[in-house]
Amino acid sequence: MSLRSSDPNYYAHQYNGTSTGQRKIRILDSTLREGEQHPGVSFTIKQRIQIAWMLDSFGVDQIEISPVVSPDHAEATKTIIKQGLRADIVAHTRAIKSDVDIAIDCGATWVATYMGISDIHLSAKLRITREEAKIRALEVVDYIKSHGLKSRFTMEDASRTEPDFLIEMCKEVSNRGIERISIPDTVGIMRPQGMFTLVKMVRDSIDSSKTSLDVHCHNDVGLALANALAGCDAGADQIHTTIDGFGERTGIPSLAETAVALMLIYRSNNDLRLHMLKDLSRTISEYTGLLTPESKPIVGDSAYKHKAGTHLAAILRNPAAYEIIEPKTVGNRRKIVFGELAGKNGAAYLLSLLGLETGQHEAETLAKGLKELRLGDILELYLDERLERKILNDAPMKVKPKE
Ligand code: HCA
Ligand code: CU
Repeated sequence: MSLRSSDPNYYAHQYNGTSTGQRKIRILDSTLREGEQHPGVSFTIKQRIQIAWMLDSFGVDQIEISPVVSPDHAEATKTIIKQGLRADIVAHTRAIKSDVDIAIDCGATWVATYMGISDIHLSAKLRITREEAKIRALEVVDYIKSHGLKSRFTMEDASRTEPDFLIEMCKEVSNRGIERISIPDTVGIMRPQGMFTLVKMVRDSIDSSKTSLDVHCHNDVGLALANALAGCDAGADQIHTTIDGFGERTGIPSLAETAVALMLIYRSNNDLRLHMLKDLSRTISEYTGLLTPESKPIVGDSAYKHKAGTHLAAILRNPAAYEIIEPKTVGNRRKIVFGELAGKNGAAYLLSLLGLETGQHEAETLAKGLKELRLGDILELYLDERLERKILNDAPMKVKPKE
Protein backbone atom coordinates (compact mmCIF):
# COMPACT_ATOMS: atom_id res chain seq x y z
CA MET A 1 0.00 0.00 0.00
CA SER A 2 1.62 3.18 -1.16
CA LEU A 3 2.31 6.12 1.09
CA ARG A 4 2.63 8.71 -1.66
CA SER A 5 0.58 11.87 -1.36
CA SER A 6 -1.16 10.95 -4.63
CA ASP A 7 -2.77 8.06 -2.71
CA PRO A 8 -6.32 9.24 -1.81
CA ASN A 9 -5.85 7.73 1.67
CA TYR A 10 -2.53 9.50 2.24
CA TYR A 11 -3.62 12.20 4.71
CA ALA A 12 -5.79 9.78 6.67
CA HIS A 13 -2.75 7.56 7.10
CA GLN A 14 -0.81 10.60 8.28
CA TYR A 15 -3.41 11.33 10.97
CA ASN A 16 -3.50 7.68 11.97
CA GLY A 17 0.24 7.66 12.37
CA THR A 18 2.06 4.41 12.89
CA SER A 19 1.39 3.93 16.57
CA THR A 20 2.09 0.22 16.26
CA GLY A 21 4.91 0.83 13.80
CA GLN A 22 5.62 -1.99 11.42
CA ARG A 23 5.36 -4.53 14.19
CA LYS A 24 3.11 -7.48 13.61
CA ILE A 25 -0.15 -7.89 15.50
CA ARG A 26 -1.10 -11.54 15.37
CA ILE A 27 -4.56 -13.05 14.95
CA LEU A 28 -5.99 -15.95 16.92
CA ASP A 29 -9.24 -17.09 15.36
CA SER A 30 -11.73 -18.66 17.72
CA THR A 31 -14.58 -19.46 15.31
CA LEU A 32 -14.37 -23.11 16.40
CA ARG A 33 -14.54 -22.22 20.12
CA GLU A 34 -16.06 -18.78 20.86
CA GLY A 35 -17.93 -18.93 17.53
CA GLU A 36 -19.66 -22.15 18.53
CA GLN A 37 -20.84 -20.42 21.71
CA HIS A 38 -23.13 -18.28 19.57
CA PRO A 39 -26.78 -19.30 19.88
CA GLY A 40 -27.67 -21.61 17.00
CA VAL A 41 -24.11 -22.24 15.85
CA SER A 42 -22.82 -25.78 15.91
CA PHE A 43 -20.56 -27.28 13.27
CA THR A 44 -20.13 -30.89 12.19
CA ILE A 45 -16.70 -32.47 12.55
CA LYS A 46 -16.12 -32.15 8.79
CA GLN A 47 -17.10 -28.50 8.83
CA ARG A 48 -14.69 -27.81 11.69
CA ILE A 49 -11.86 -29.39 9.72
CA GLN A 50 -12.79 -27.41 6.61
CA ILE A 51 -12.91 -24.15 8.59
CA ALA A 52 -9.50 -24.87 10.13
CA TRP A 53 -7.99 -25.44 6.66
CA MET A 54 -9.50 -22.22 5.36
CA LEU A 55 -8.31 -20.19 8.36
CA ASP A 56 -4.85 -21.65 7.94
CA SER A 57 -4.64 -20.77 4.25
CA PHE A 58 -5.98 -17.32 5.08
CA GLY A 59 -2.96 -16.90 7.36
CA VAL A 60 -4.13 -16.62 10.99
CA ASP A 61 -1.44 -17.38 13.56
CA GLN A 62 -3.46 -19.50 15.97
CA ILE A 63 -6.72 -21.44 15.69
CA GLU A 64 -8.61 -22.11 18.91
CA ILE A 65 -10.93 -25.04 19.52
CA SER A 66 -12.34 -26.58 22.66
CA PRO A 67 -11.93 -30.37 22.87
CA VAL A 68 -13.80 -30.63 26.16
CA VAL A 69 -17.26 -29.64 24.94
CA SER A 70 -18.17 -33.08 23.51
CA PRO A 71 -16.53 -36.22 22.08
CA ASP A 72 -17.29 -34.72 18.66
CA HIS A 73 -15.21 -31.68 19.50
CA ALA A 74 -12.40 -33.89 20.80
CA GLU A 75 -12.40 -35.83 17.54
CA ALA A 76 -12.35 -32.63 15.47
CA THR A 77 -9.49 -31.30 17.61
CA LYS A 78 -7.50 -34.52 17.16
CA THR A 79 -8.00 -34.56 13.39
CA ILE A 80 -7.19 -30.88 12.96
CA ILE A 81 -3.97 -31.26 14.98
CA LYS A 82 -2.97 -34.18 12.76
CA GLN A 83 -3.28 -32.04 9.61
CA GLY A 84 0.02 -30.35 10.44
CA LEU A 85 -1.29 -26.88 9.63
CA ARG A 86 0.99 -23.87 9.79
CA ALA A 87 -1.12 -22.15 12.47
CA ASP A 88 -0.84 -23.31 16.09
CA ILE A 89 -3.89 -25.28 17.17
CA VAL A 90 -4.80 -24.07 20.65
CA ALA A 91 -6.94 -26.38 22.79
CA HIS A 92 -9.16 -24.24 25.06
CA THR A 93 -10.07 -25.76 28.43
CA ARG A 94 -11.20 -24.76 31.88
CA ALA A 95 -8.42 -24.51 34.47
CA ILE A 96 -9.05 -28.07 35.57
CA LYS A 97 -6.53 -30.91 35.29
CA SER A 98 -9.03 -33.36 33.79
CA ASP A 99 -9.77 -30.83 31.00
CA VAL A 100 -6.06 -30.50 30.31
CA ASP A 101 -5.87 -34.30 30.11
CA ILE A 102 -8.48 -34.26 27.34
CA ALA A 103 -6.39 -31.72 25.42
CA ILE A 104 -3.29 -33.89 25.89
CA ASP A 105 -5.20 -36.96 24.65
CA CYS A 106 -6.01 -35.03 21.49
CA GLY A 107 -2.30 -34.50 20.85
CA ALA A 108 -2.39 -30.78 21.72
CA THR A 109 0.92 -28.95 21.94
CA TRP A 110 -0.77 -25.63 22.78
CA VAL A 111 -3.25 -25.37 25.64
CA ALA A 112 -5.22 -22.32 26.78
CA THR A 113 -6.91 -22.54 30.15
CA TYR A 114 -9.25 -19.96 31.57
CA MET A 115 -10.49 -19.04 35.01
CA GLY A 116 -12.90 -16.27 36.03
CA ILE A 117 -11.00 -14.25 38.61
CA SER A 118 -13.23 -11.22 39.23
CA ASP A 119 -15.06 -11.30 42.57
CA ILE A 120 -18.40 -11.85 40.84
CA HIS A 121 -17.03 -14.85 38.89
CA LEU A 122 -15.37 -16.26 41.99
CA SER A 123 -18.53 -15.99 44.07
CA ALA A 124 -21.28 -16.63 41.49
CA LYS A 125 -19.57 -19.20 39.31
CA LEU A 126 -16.63 -20.92 40.96
CA ARG A 127 -17.75 -20.36 44.60
CA ILE A 128 -14.16 -20.07 45.83
CA THR A 129 -12.02 -17.37 47.44
CA ARG A 130 -9.23 -15.47 45.68
CA GLU A 131 -6.67 -17.49 47.58
CA GLU A 132 -8.28 -20.78 46.52
CA ALA A 133 -8.47 -19.56 42.94
CA LYS A 134 -4.79 -18.75 42.94
CA ILE A 135 -3.84 -22.16 44.31
CA ARG A 136 -6.07 -23.93 41.78
CA ALA A 137 -4.76 -21.87 38.85
CA LEU A 138 -1.12 -22.38 39.71
CA GLU A 139 -1.57 -26.13 40.18
CA VAL A 140 -3.02 -26.36 36.69
CA VAL A 141 -0.27 -24.15 35.24
CA ASP A 142 2.38 -26.39 36.83
CA TYR A 143 0.56 -29.45 35.50
CA ILE A 144 0.53 -28.04 31.96
CA LYS A 145 4.18 -27.09 32.17
CA SER A 146 5.16 -30.49 33.58
CA HIS A 147 3.83 -31.94 30.32
CA GLY A 148 6.04 -29.61 28.29
CA LEU A 149 3.07 -27.89 26.64
CA LYS A 150 3.01 -24.36 25.33
CA SER A 151 0.29 -22.46 27.02
CA ARG A 152 -1.88 -19.44 27.55
CA PHE A 153 -3.67 -18.50 30.74
CA THR A 154 -6.86 -16.46 30.41
CA MET A 155 -7.75 -14.12 33.26
CA GLU A 156 -11.47 -14.29 32.51
CA ASP A 157 -13.38 -11.09 33.35
CA ALA A 158 -10.03 -9.30 33.72
CA SER A 159 -11.63 -5.91 33.10
CA ARG A 160 -13.73 -6.28 36.27
CA THR A 161 -11.04 -7.85 38.44
CA GLU A 162 -9.43 -6.07 41.39
CA PRO A 163 -6.13 -4.77 39.89
CA ASP A 164 -3.75 -5.99 42.61
CA PHE A 165 -5.14 -9.52 42.37
CA LEU A 166 -5.03 -9.44 38.58
CA ILE A 167 -1.38 -8.34 38.63
CA GLU A 168 -0.49 -10.92 41.24
CA MET A 169 -2.06 -13.69 39.13
CA CYS A 170 -0.36 -12.48 35.95
CA LYS A 171 3.05 -12.32 37.67
CA GLU A 172 2.65 -15.80 39.13
CA VAL A 173 1.66 -17.52 35.88
CA SER A 174 4.32 -15.61 33.94
CA ASN A 175 7.01 -16.66 36.42
CA ARG A 176 5.92 -20.26 35.95
CA GLY A 177 6.70 -20.05 32.25
CA ILE A 178 3.30 -19.41 30.66
CA GLU A 179 3.95 -18.14 27.12
CA ARG A 180 0.84 -16.00 26.76
CA ILE A 181 -1.73 -14.34 29.02
CA SER A 182 -5.14 -13.41 27.65
CA ILE A 183 -6.71 -10.22 28.97
CA PRO A 184 -10.38 -10.48 28.07
CA ASP A 185 -13.08 -7.89 28.37
CA THR A 186 -15.52 -10.72 28.91
CA VAL A 187 -18.62 -8.56 29.27
CA GLY A 188 -17.73 -5.82 26.76
CA ILE A 189 -17.74 -2.96 29.23
CA MET A 190 -14.46 -1.24 28.31
CA ARG A 191 -13.78 1.83 26.24
CA PRO A 192 -10.59 1.97 24.16
CA GLN A 193 -8.72 4.21 26.61
CA GLY A 194 -9.69 1.91 29.50
CA MET A 195 -8.48 -1.17 27.65
CA PHE A 196 -5.21 0.64 26.93
CA THR A 197 -4.74 1.40 30.64
CA LEU A 198 -5.62 -2.17 31.69
CA VAL A 199 -3.28 -3.86 29.20
CA LYS A 200 -0.46 -1.41 29.90
CA MET A 201 -0.76 -2.06 33.64
CA VAL A 202 -0.40 -5.81 33.08
CA ARG A 203 2.39 -5.43 30.57
CA ASP A 204 4.38 -3.17 32.88
CA SER A 205 4.11 -5.65 35.73
CA ILE A 206 5.29 -8.82 33.95
CA ASP A 207 8.45 -9.74 32.10
CA SER A 208 7.31 -9.16 28.53
CA SER A 209 10.30 -10.99 27.08
CA LYS A 210 8.87 -14.15 28.67
CA THR A 211 5.11 -13.68 28.36
CA SER A 212 3.12 -12.02 25.55
CA LEU A 213 -0.41 -10.73 25.78
CA ASP A 214 -3.64 -11.58 23.95
CA VAL A 215 -6.72 -9.37 23.93
CA HIS A 216 -10.19 -10.89 23.74
CA CYS A 217 -12.86 -8.20 23.63
CA HIS A 218 -16.60 -8.71 23.60
CA ASN A 219 -18.88 -6.59 21.45
CA ASP A 220 -21.80 -5.87 23.79
CA VAL A 221 -21.69 -2.15 22.96
CA GLY A 222 -20.01 -2.44 19.56
CA LEU A 223 -16.55 -1.45 20.85
CA ALA A 224 -14.85 -4.84 20.60
CA LEU A 225 -12.42 -4.18 17.77
CA ALA A 226 -11.64 -0.62 18.90
CA ASN A 227 -10.89 -1.96 22.39
CA ALA A 228 -8.75 -4.81 21.08
CA LEU A 229 -6.71 -2.43 18.94
CA ALA A 230 -6.24 -0.09 21.91
CA GLY A 231 -4.97 -3.09 23.88
CA CYS A 232 -2.44 -3.71 21.12
CA ASP A 233 -1.36 -0.08 21.22
CA ALA A 234 -0.63 -0.76 24.91
CA GLY A 235 1.55 -3.78 24.13
CA ALA A 236 -0.64 -6.81 23.47
CA ASP A 237 0.33 -8.54 20.24
CA GLN A 238 -2.55 -10.89 19.48
CA ILE A 239 -6.25 -10.21 18.84
CA HIS A 240 -8.95 -12.86 19.14
CA THR A 241 -11.49 -12.95 16.30
CA THR A 242 -14.17 -15.14 14.82
CA ILE A 243 -15.46 -15.27 11.26
CA ASP A 244 -18.24 -12.66 11.08
CA GLY A 245 -17.72 -11.97 14.80
CA PHE A 246 -19.93 -14.79 16.09
CA GLY A 247 -19.61 -15.61 19.76
CA GLU A 248 -21.33 -15.59 23.13
CA ARG A 249 -24.13 -12.95 22.97
CA THR A 250 -23.00 -10.32 20.42
CA GLY A 251 -19.60 -11.89 19.93
CA ILE A 252 -16.09 -10.56 19.46
CA PRO A 253 -14.25 -8.73 16.61
CA SER A 254 -14.85 -10.19 13.18
CA LEU A 255 -11.89 -11.68 11.36
CA ALA A 256 -12.53 -9.58 8.25
CA GLU A 257 -12.70 -6.25 10.06
CA THR A 258 -9.66 -7.09 12.19
CA ALA A 259 -7.58 -8.27 9.24
CA VAL A 260 -8.32 -5.17 7.15
CA ALA A 261 -7.86 -2.83 10.13
CA LEU A 262 -4.48 -4.40 10.83
CA MET A 263 -3.20 -4.39 7.28
CA LEU A 264 -4.70 -1.19 5.92
CA ILE A 265 -4.99 1.08 8.94
CA TYR A 266 -2.41 -0.22 11.39
CA ARG A 267 0.08 -1.32 8.73
CA SER A 268 0.79 -4.44 10.74
CA ASN A 269 3.21 -6.79 9.08
CA ASN A 270 0.87 -9.78 8.48
CA ASP A 271 0.84 -12.24 5.62
CA LEU A 272 -2.90 -12.66 5.02
CA ARG A 273 -4.87 -13.77 1.95
CA LEU A 274 -7.46 -10.98 2.25
CA HIS A 275 -9.23 -12.07 -0.94
CA MET A 276 -10.55 -15.11 0.99
CA LEU A 277 -12.56 -12.97 3.41
CA LYS A 278 -15.85 -12.97 1.56
CA ASP A 279 -15.59 -16.72 0.99
CA LEU A 280 -14.88 -17.36 4.66
CA SER A 281 -17.98 -15.38 5.57
CA ARG A 282 -20.09 -17.15 2.93
CA THR A 283 -18.92 -20.56 4.18
CA ILE A 284 -19.85 -19.74 7.78
CA SER A 285 -23.22 -18.40 6.74
CA GLU A 286 -23.88 -21.59 4.79
CA TYR A 287 -22.82 -23.80 7.72
CA THR A 288 -24.79 -21.87 10.34
CA GLY A 289 -27.81 -20.92 8.28
CA LEU A 290 -27.42 -17.40 9.68
CA LEU A 291 -27.44 -14.65 7.08
CA THR A 292 -24.56 -12.19 6.99
CA PRO A 293 -26.10 -8.75 7.60
CA GLU A 294 -25.86 -6.87 4.33
CA SER A 295 -24.38 -3.80 6.03
CA LYS A 296 -21.56 -5.83 7.61
CA PRO A 297 -18.22 -4.10 6.97
CA ILE A 298 -15.91 -5.72 4.40
CA VAL A 299 -18.00 -8.84 3.69
CA GLY A 300 -21.59 -7.55 3.61
CA ASP A 301 -23.44 -7.25 0.30
CA SER A 302 -23.72 -3.48 0.75
CA ALA A 303 -20.12 -2.95 1.80
CA TYR A 304 -19.22 -1.64 -1.69
CA LYS A 305 -22.67 -0.64 -2.93
CA HIS A 306 -23.14 2.94 -4.08
CA LYS A 307 -26.47 4.66 -4.43
CA ALA A 308 -26.63 8.48 -4.20
CA GLY A 309 -26.28 10.24 -7.56
CA THR A 310 -23.36 12.35 -6.36
CA HIS A 311 -21.58 9.19 -5.19
CA LEU A 312 -22.29 7.41 -8.47
CA ALA A 313 -20.91 10.26 -10.49
CA ALA A 314 -17.65 10.12 -8.55
CA ILE A 315 -17.44 6.33 -8.33
CA LEU A 316 -17.86 5.98 -12.07
CA ARG A 317 -14.82 8.19 -12.57
CA ASN A 318 -12.70 6.85 -9.72
CA PRO A 319 -14.00 4.36 -7.13
CA ALA A 320 -11.41 5.53 -4.60
CA ALA A 321 -13.65 8.56 -4.11
CA TYR A 322 -15.82 6.43 -1.81
CA GLU A 323 -13.83 3.23 -1.24
CA ILE A 324 -10.78 2.81 0.97
CA ILE A 325 -9.95 -0.59 -0.45
CA GLU A 326 -10.75 -2.31 -3.76
CA PRO A 327 -13.66 -4.72 -3.14
CA LYS A 328 -11.91 -7.51 -5.01
CA THR A 329 -8.96 -7.26 -2.59
CA VAL A 330 -11.29 -8.78 0.03
CA GLY A 331 -13.20 -11.04 -2.37
CA ASN A 332 -16.27 -8.76 -2.45
CA ARG A 333 -17.84 -6.88 -5.36
CA ARG A 334 -18.70 -3.33 -6.17
CA LYS A 335 -22.38 -2.66 -6.85
CA ILE A 336 -24.13 0.33 -8.33
CA VAL A 337 -27.73 0.95 -7.35
CA PHE A 338 -29.94 2.62 -9.92
CA GLY A 339 -32.74 3.87 -7.72
CA GLU A 340 -34.54 7.05 -6.79
CA LEU A 341 -31.26 8.80 -5.98
CA ALA A 342 -29.39 7.90 -9.17
CA GLY A 343 -29.85 11.32 -10.79
CA LYS A 344 -28.99 12.26 -14.34
CA ASN A 345 -25.46 10.91 -14.25
CA GLY A 346 -26.54 7.54 -12.99
CA ALA A 347 -29.39 7.45 -15.52
CA ALA A 348 -27.07 8.34 -18.41
CA TYR A 349 -24.70 5.62 -17.34
CA LEU A 350 -27.48 3.06 -17.18
CA LEU A 351 -28.66 4.06 -20.67
CA SER A 352 -25.16 3.73 -22.05
CA LEU A 353 -24.84 0.26 -20.55
CA LEU A 354 -28.05 -0.74 -22.26
CA GLY A 355 -26.77 0.67 -25.56
CA LEU A 356 -29.48 3.35 -25.67
CA GLU A 357 -29.38 7.03 -26.51
CA THR A 358 -27.79 8.97 -23.69
CA GLY A 359 -28.72 12.52 -24.51
CA GLN A 360 -29.78 15.11 -21.95
CA HIS A 361 -33.48 14.44 -22.51
CA GLU A 362 -33.26 10.65 -22.26
CA ALA A 363 -31.19 10.87 -19.10
CA GLU A 364 -33.59 13.29 -17.47
CA THR A 365 -36.59 11.15 -18.36
CA LEU A 366 -35.00 8.01 -16.98
CA ALA A 367 -33.82 9.84 -13.84
CA LYS A 368 -37.41 10.97 -13.28
CA GLY A 369 -38.66 7.41 -13.82
CA LEU A 370 -36.15 6.06 -11.34
CA LYS A 371 -37.26 8.66 -8.78
CA GLU A 372 -40.76 7.29 -8.93
CA LEU A 373 -39.66 3.76 -8.16
CA ARG A 374 -41.16 2.41 -5.02
CA LEU A 375 -38.77 1.41 -2.27
CA GLY A 376 -37.56 -2.08 -3.03
CA ASP A 377 -37.87 -1.66 -6.81
CA ILE A 378 -34.20 -1.04 -7.01
CA LEU A 379 -32.05 -2.07 -9.91
CA GLU A 380 -28.61 -3.19 -8.85
CA LEU A 381 -25.64 -3.84 -11.02
CA TYR A 382 -22.40 -5.58 -10.31
CA LEU A 383 -19.48 -3.79 -11.80
CA ASP A 384 -17.30 -6.66 -12.92
CA GLU A 385 -13.78 -6.11 -14.19
CA ARG A 386 -14.91 -5.71 -17.79
CA LEU A 387 -17.31 -2.92 -16.89
CA GLU A 388 -14.80 -1.27 -14.62
CA ARG A 389 -12.33 -1.16 -17.50
CA LYS A 390 -15.04 0.25 -19.73
CA ILE A 391 -15.74 2.99 -17.20
CA LEU A 392 -12.13 4.01 -16.94
CA ASN A 393 -11.51 3.85 -20.68
CA ASP A 394 -14.55 5.42 -22.25
CA ALA A 395 -15.75 7.91 -19.66
CA PRO A 396 -19.39 6.81 -19.54
CA MET A 397 -20.82 10.10 -18.41
CA LYS A 398 -22.33 11.55 -21.53
CA VAL A 399 -24.33 14.14 -19.63
CA LYS A 400 -22.26 17.03 -18.45
CA PRO A 401 -23.29 18.26 -15.02
CA LYS A 402 -24.75 21.78 -15.12
CA GLU A 403 -22.21 24.41 -14.10
C1 HCA B 1 -15.84 -17.78 27.92
C2 HCA B 1 -14.60 -17.05 28.32
C3 HCA B 1 -13.86 -16.20 27.31
C4 HCA B 1 -12.40 -16.59 27.36
C5 HCA B 1 -11.48 -15.74 26.54
C6 HCA B 1 -10.07 -16.27 26.41
C7 HCA B 1 -14.06 -14.70 27.74
O1 HCA B 1 -16.55 -17.40 26.99
O2 HCA B 1 -16.14 -18.78 28.52
O3 HCA B 1 -9.82 -17.44 26.66
O4 HCA B 1 -9.20 -15.48 26.03
O5 HCA B 1 -14.71 -13.97 27.01
O6 HCA B 1 -13.57 -14.33 28.79
O7 HCA B 1 -14.36 -16.35 26.02
CU1 CU C 1 -15.24 -14.69 25.06
